[in-house]
Amino acid sequence: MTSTASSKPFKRILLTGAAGGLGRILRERIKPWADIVRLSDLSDMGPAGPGEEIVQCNLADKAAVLRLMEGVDAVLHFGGISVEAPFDAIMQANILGMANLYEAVHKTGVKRVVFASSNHTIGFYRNTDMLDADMPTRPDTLYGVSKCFGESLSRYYYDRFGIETVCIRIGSCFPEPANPRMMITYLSADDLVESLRCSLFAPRVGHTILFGVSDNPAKWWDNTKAAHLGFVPKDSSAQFAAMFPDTSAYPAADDIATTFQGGGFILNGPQYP
Ligand code: NAI
Ligand code: 15L
Repeated sequence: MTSTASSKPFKRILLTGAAGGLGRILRERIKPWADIVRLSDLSDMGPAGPGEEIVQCNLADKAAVLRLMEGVDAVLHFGGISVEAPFDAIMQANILGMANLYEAVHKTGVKRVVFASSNHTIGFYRNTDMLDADMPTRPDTLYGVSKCFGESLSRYYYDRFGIETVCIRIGSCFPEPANPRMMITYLSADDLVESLRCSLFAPRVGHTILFGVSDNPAKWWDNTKAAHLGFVPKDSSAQFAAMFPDTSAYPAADDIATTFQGGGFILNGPQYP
């Protein structure tokens, strides 16, 4: 962070995945935090606006990722494959891409990263389980496995080099829940932005796992282990209650998509090759 009164708290924040669904929302919302927002993606992001830099880059390209990191003082890592996919593709974007990102972070001296992890790191817990951040991961897909890799890699870079990361296990960040499961996993855009703000500005975060979820009426995830971030969600899926009047119905015992927290993702993997 810089300390001059005239500048914003960060000099340059890098946002990967800037062309994606969440990246497009964050593009404007993170501007108050940095003099320059460097936007990066594999896909087209349109022209740079005021206070923006655009760098099209494949996360699997080590040299390009190192260049991408020059002059950056914090990273919001949202780029990569965001659903289940063939392993080769996941390996390039989410595993090699993550390794390239952290090596570049280390080489260029970036001190803090916020990593868009996923609830699919723990999707094979049952929807009768209550979890906290210390419970073992139980990924539900190869996609979920790749997010576990990201959490583990960032832990290593903290323990070895002191690079701080908040891994946000995002639930379902969409304008509204698409099914009864998302009444429990819903994260509003405002609460996402607030979780990022807390992750960037808390004085010390070490290596923290935060469940990215709004204050929904039904819960699977307990965030007390991340209390030092000061994240207090303001929104709730309660506003959508009329959309899913049957959410209290007990799921059929043989319906694994409603038995496990990962929902329909569980039916998608593995996809190798
Ligand atoms: P998205 O799929 O819309 O955006 C991901 C972006 O990453 C895309 O624009 C894509 O072009 C880019 N990308 C993919 N491979 C790349 C590569 N090799 N190099 C550079 N860029 C690459 O996903 P969305 O919904 O915006 O999610 C953003 C992040 O948040 C993802 O990492 C996702 O796993 C995570 N997340 C999102 C959730 C949600 O509810 N939207 C829930 C849990 C996690
Ligand atoms: C995710 O990890 C995905 O990126 C997102 O597209 C949603 O499917 C979300 O999880 C979810 O579980 O609803």
